[in-house]
Order: sequence, then structure tokens, then C-alpha cells
Amino acid sequence: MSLYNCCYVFGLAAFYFCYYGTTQNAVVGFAPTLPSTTTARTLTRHAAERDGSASTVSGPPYSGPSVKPILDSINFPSDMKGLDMPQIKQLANELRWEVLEAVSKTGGHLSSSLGVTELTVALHYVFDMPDDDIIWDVAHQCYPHKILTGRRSKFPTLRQQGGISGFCKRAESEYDSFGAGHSSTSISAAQGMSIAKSVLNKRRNNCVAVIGDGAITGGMAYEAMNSAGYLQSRMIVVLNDNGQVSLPTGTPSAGGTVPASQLSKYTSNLLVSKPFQDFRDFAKSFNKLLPEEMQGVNKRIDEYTRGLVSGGTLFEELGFYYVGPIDGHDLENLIPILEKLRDSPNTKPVLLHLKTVKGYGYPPAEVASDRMHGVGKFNLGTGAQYKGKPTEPSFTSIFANALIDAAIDDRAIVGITAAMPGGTGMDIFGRRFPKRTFDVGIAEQHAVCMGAGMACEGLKPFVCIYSTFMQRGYDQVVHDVAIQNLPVRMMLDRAGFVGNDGPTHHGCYDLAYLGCIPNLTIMSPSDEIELRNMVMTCAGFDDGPTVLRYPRGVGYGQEKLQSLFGYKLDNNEIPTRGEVIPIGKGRIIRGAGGMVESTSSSTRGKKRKDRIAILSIGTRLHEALVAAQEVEDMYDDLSVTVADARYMKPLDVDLVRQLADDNGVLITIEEGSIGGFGDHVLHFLALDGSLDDGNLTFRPMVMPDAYFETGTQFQQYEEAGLNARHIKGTILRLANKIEVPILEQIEQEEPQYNTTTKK
Ligand SMILES: Cc1ncc(C[n+]2csc(CCOP(=O)(O)OP(=O)(O)O)c2C)c(N)n1
Repeated sequence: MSLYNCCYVFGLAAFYFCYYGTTQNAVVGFAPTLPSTTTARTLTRHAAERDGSASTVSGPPYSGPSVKPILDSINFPSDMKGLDMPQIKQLANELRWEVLEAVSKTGGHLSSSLGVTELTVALHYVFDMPDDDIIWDVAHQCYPHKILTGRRSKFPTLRQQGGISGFCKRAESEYDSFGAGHSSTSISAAQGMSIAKSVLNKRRNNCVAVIGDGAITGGMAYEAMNSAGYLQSRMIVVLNDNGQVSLPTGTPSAGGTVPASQLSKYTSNLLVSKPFQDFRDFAKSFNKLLPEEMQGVNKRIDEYTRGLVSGGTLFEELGFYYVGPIDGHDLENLIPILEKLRDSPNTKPVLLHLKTVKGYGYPPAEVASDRMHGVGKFNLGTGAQYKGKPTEPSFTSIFANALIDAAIDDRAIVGITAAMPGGTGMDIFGRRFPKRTFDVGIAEQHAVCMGAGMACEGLKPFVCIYSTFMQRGYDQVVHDVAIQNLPVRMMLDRAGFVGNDGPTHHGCYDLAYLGCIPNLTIMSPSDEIELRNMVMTCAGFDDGPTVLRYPRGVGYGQEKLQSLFGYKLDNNEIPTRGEVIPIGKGRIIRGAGGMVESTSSSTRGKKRKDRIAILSIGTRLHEALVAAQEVEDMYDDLSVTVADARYMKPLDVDLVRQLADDNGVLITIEEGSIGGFGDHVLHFLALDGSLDDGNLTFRPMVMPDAYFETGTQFQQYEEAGLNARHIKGTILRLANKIEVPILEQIEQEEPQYNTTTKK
């Protein structure tokens, strides 16, 4: 038998051994399937046994190590370099409990960090930040990274005003290679850094992107892989595959209750196979012993085997060298693999596929349906989250239930979410209409264009996306929806300030970026009754695309709706079903002295300059009404009219004109950036000639041109100058009752009043 034949026969024999070995293994072995509770528990038990930390996760009450000597010795990753394997494992255990203890006191993103604790330790052990770059996709899993990079002592301030961010942020640390919050950006950023290091002839070029199986469903990740493969950029993409693509997973939808991703199914089918890995290693070393012409043959066998056994070579076809799948909690395996990749002279991009368990090492997170993805403060011993005071229903759930009402009557209504079923209320809708709910993964562009396609065929798609994430779908809104005037209903949850997630997540810009697009009807409710009405209005409007933006938060409740907003509710009950309201029509909520009907019977506002009107869109109506009441309580010569525009487009020009004609001062207010509603009103007033005779003073109240860091929503309104006291200050300044310039007044606790005219 020739050497060639011998090699061929050996190759085939090894292939059969490998193939059958792996097939068996896939059925009975270390299961790389969707993270069922059993799988999660099994992995945890294995890891706990392996790491000697089994006692810390044995059962409730759960607790971590009482002392953390290794973690205490680490301020920066350079302090880790001398650790041996048992110490590294201990560090991972101490780090996990440090995250748990910290987040139990502040709340935040929990389980993603727990799932990458070993990976974080391994990456910082192997690579040298900040010379090397580690880019965390979304960066909601960055807490262990922050703890190892000098920010451990700052964790009590996590996501609080003046505190550290819950995401990576370049301004916060030189160890945060790239800022994030929105998903699927890490591969592009890593490729850019890699190209820069190479063009600038830097000594080292190690750029590592860590991306989850959720984030990799975003189109930009494929664009980046395509480009990195084509340009052969030296970089490592770590695919952190925990089988959870959307938040939370398991939402009934047209796709069933599995992760909303065909790719996730694909990666789940890639086999974790010891014999297979062994064969590849063996084939490689065996290859080196053969004459050069034989090496090619063996290489082909290896590639052929890989293709057949793994069921496809998607990443290899994109130009990546694929390594995996590998247990992402197994430090003994992970560290040498990362070292090999680091030291490889190869310039090909590498995809290292890790299997991990979200919430790993903390049983309450592993078994929770949402894996405790985002939590409030919780009891570390039991995992139970502390409940706040009972509140009115959230705007999200009010929206979802209103949509159910509309969908009961109209079979054409369907719901679309881009990996946020829980956040957008599509989980509620999906439970009622599983076949009419579509989760497309983190793919906002696709969600909007898919909605456009549905509308072409006569469906009534409600595309439910957070305001901030709709930024991803901008061209689709213009090109696919608005230009074709398709009746796609775009529901923007979390419009306005969002609190602790900070600047990457505020929904500040939608009024500005959508207001300039022809054909859109844009509306925003001021309370829960209006939200229900607007859902019904969108459902019934087929003449073009609609946008409905509503805030994070809860409704006001019947008492306030009656006493402040002036509703006359039957039996003091909030209507549970919405009604269609006229398109492009606003409403006056209060006139002088609180009377809606007319200002003429009031003794207030005799002089034009003492008549003030506030035109609000969305959430600030409540604050405007409070401010109006307080001003009238203080000064009996002033009248304050408050109107709710409801629509930004079409603008209720009759209402604007009426307010401009009747009053000396017109203030607009919105929870949005410069360039939004106020600018549209001003534009109209200017073109309409209302400003020409100098009898109208106009002031837009909007978010200042700045980024608002983490804090509570209330703190953010305060910082932006959009609470009742700021509106009151603006009114009094314009009515010459106080002298502080408006921008300075935002800084002041209490404005100084002119007591001469005070009641
Ligand atoms: C563009 C965009 N859309 C939606 C989100 C909301 N979001 C944050 S994390 C997440 C899931 C990420 O899943 P994965 O990458 O697998 O990480 P895991 O949480 O499972 O560790 C989603 C949908 C986002 N951050 N960015």
C-alpha cells in the first residue's frame, strides 16, 4: 500500500470513528442544545465540581465565599498574570459572587455577566488590555470586566446618577475599548481597530469582539463578518452562545417558543465532540509528519470532515477560521485556546464558538424564565426580587392590551418585535395571538421592512420597537414605508428618558428624526386613556403609516385623571377600551382659571401679555397642568391655558393658530430633543405670520442639546429642565414675575419671585 493510500484509508477510518462518535455524543453527551433547565443545571454541577465551588451553589440560601483573597489582590488585569490554574478558577468564583452581591444591592443586568465570568477572566489573563482590545457587544455583560479593570469600588454607584455606567464607555475607562448599549456593533468596531493597528504598524494586533447569539442576529454583524472575511482582517470573534436570543426567551410567537433565530438552531446543531476535536488535533499533528504533497490531502479530509460533521461551515464560508463549539466555562480549555489564537501568526479572522449558560452559577437565574436578565434589587439568598409599591399598569401593558382589543375585531392585525417581546408587550399579545406575533431577533431594519411587505398584502402590522432602537430602522421607515405610503403602524415604546440605562437608550430623537418624513402621522398620548385611544386610532387608519410614541412608566390612575386632567369618568372607572380619535386634532385641557370652556368669563389675563398658553405633546402635559395651577394660585392676574397637541403630524394648525391669537405667550413642551415638536410649531407660526407683529412670545421647552447620563427618570427631567417647576419658572420669567434668565433658572432650586404682584 502506498503512503498515499495508507493515509487515505487512515483518514476515512478516522472520519467514520469521528462521525459516529459525534453523532452518539450529540444525543447522549454534553448537550449543546437550547439551554433547558436540565442542561443548565448539569453544566453548573459539572463546573462547580470542577472548580471546587460546589458548596456555594448547593441550594438556598445561596451564598458566595466569605472572603475573596484573590480578587482582593487584583486591581487591574496585569495583577492576574502570575496566577496558576487553581487560583484562576478561584478568581472566577470570587468574581461571580462579587457581581451577584453588587447587583443584588443596585439592580442591573445580571445573568449575562454571570454567563461570561470565566470568559472575562480568561480574556484578561491571556490578553493585555489596554494595548489589546476587547469589545463587548451590547456591553450589558461587562460587569466582571469592570470589576477586573479598576472599578470594583464604584459598583455601589452602578447605573445611578453620577455613578458608573451599566455598559462600556470609553470616557469611563481606558479598558473600555468601545462604547455600546445597542447591539451587533462589536465585530465592525474590532475590524476597524484591527485595520488601524495594521495600517499604523503597531507592534501588537489583538482585537477581540465578544458577541452573543442574540446580538449576532443583527444584520450589522453579518456585514462585518463578510467584510472581515473578505479583507482578511486579523481578529477574534468570540460567539457567546447561550441559546437566548430575545428578551425574555420562550415567548409564544409564530416561530414557537424557541430562540427567534435560525442561526441559533444552526449553532445548536454544531456538535460538541471530544472525539471530533481529538481527531482534528491528531490529523493536524499527523499532517506535519507527511511529505508536503500529502499534507494537502489530509487537509482536505479535515475540511471535508468538518463540513459533514458540523452540518455546515457558515462561518468558514464567510472567510473565518471556525473553532468550536467549546464549553465557555471550562477555563482549563479556554485559556490555552485563547493563547494559541493570540500567538498565531495567522491573519485570517477567527470565530471562537463558546457554549455558555446564561445566569451560570446562580440557580435562581439559571431557572428563571428570563434568566434574571435585568433585575431590581434582590435577596441574594433566595433570588427573590424586592417588589416596589403596587403601581398603576405600565404604558407597555396598556398598549399590549389595547392592541389585543383591536386585534379581536380585526384579523388583519399582527404584531412584530425585534427581540424585545417582554419590553414591548408583545409577550402579552403573543400569548393571546401566538400565530399573529412575529419575533424577528435583533433586526429592527428587517422588522420595519417586513412590516412594509405585510402591509402590501393587506395585513395591519404593528411594528413594536423601542424609540432608541428604531434609529436602526430609519432608512426602512423612509424608503420602504413612507415613500410607498404603506399603512405600517410603528409603536415606539420608551420614548423619552429611560432612567438607568442612560444615553444609549433614551428615546430622545424620534420626534426630530421622524418629523421630517412626509406621509407619516405621528402621535403621542399624554395619559393612559389617550394611549388606548391612539392604539385604536392607528388600528383604524389605513391611509398611510402611523407612529405612536409613548414613554417608559405607568399610568396616572383614575384620581389624577379626574382631578388634574379633567376627565369625567363614569363610576370613577377608567375605560378599558379605547376609542378612535380624529386624526390631527388636539384638545384644550384647561383655560384661564381652570375652565376649559372659555377664557372670557375669567378675570384673569386682561392684558394680552398676561395670557399664557402651553401646548404640550405627550408626557409633559401632567407637569404643564401642575405648573399652570401653581402659577394661577400665585398670581391672579395671570391666565394659563394648557392644550394637548396629541399629534405632531398632521399638526393641528387651527389649535396652534387659536393659541397664538388668544395669548401673548406660547410655550411648547415635549420629552424630546431639539428639532422635534416645538420646531414644527415654530415653523408653522413663522410661515403663518403669527410672529410678524411682535405680539407673541414663543418658547420651546425641549431636552437640552446634551447626553443624559444614568439616573432615575425624575433626575433626568430635572437635569433637562422639563418638570413642573421649570415650566412654572419659564411662565413667570416670560410674564416678568421673575428676572432670572431661563437657562440659569434650570440650575436654581427655587426662583426668586417679584413679590410686588404676588397674591
Ligand atoms: C439594536 C438593539 N436592539 C435591541 C437591544 C435590546 N437587547 C439588549 S441585550 C439583548 C439580547 C442580547 O442577547 P445576547 O447577545 O445573546 O446576549 P445575552 O443577554 O444572551 O448574554 C437585546 C435584544 C439592543 N441592545 N440593541
